[in-house]
Amino acid sequence: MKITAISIFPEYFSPLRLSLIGKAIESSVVDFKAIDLREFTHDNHKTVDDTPYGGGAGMVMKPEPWGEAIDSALNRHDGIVDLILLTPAGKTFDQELAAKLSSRENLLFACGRYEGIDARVSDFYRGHQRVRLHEISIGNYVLNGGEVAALVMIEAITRLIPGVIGNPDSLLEESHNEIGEVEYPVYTKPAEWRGLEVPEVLKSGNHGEIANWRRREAQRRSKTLRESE
Ligand code: JCZ
Repeated sequence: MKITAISIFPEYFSPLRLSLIGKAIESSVVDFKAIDLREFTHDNHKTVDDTPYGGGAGMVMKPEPWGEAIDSALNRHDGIVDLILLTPAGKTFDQELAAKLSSRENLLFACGRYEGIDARVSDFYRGHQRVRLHEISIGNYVLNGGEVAALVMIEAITRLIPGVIGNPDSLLEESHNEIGEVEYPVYTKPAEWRGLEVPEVLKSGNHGEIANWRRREAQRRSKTLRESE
């Protein structure tokens, strides 16, 4: 999978070189590049923002650097590209979209700042031959820019790629829910910690009883969670 992220803070993506995704990058399963939007400006100040038409607070990102940066990124990729534009007004990212995007060859993240990117940029690429446009939010809260949202998406997506270390053989396991995580409480050594004991059944070696206990606990948890909503 080839991933490009465009941002005025490309250093935000440095942590991707660490840990699991870093290993995927090292082993060429994932090819990641962060591009500095300011490289696509032509004035001495490297201006990427301007005042909003119609007035109002804050600044809006100018369309020209975005157009040139996205065109340049498209040249780094072959074929169809999933262009992901982060915005608090987008469709909410979930495990289903993570799974869908994990099987795509080319992901391009456009990470805005300020009050967002001139709306003509999304309008332009929505109609582009090689682009599938996704306007995405990671949740109902407001961030200062798209970078952190892109990091969240990249982690959720790349961990689903076969061959990425730490990736889910476990997705096939019946003890996992639809988001691929266990829903029952988990324990490890020591058997007693600060006076708290690991449930006896988990130490019994009785796999039938263990499976039943985990199912009951998972149900109890989802019921408790529903009642707290
Ligand atoms: C650009 N502010 C892009 C996304 N889920 C979520 N919350 N906030 C964002 C977001 C905020 C932004 C920009 C400027 C995304």
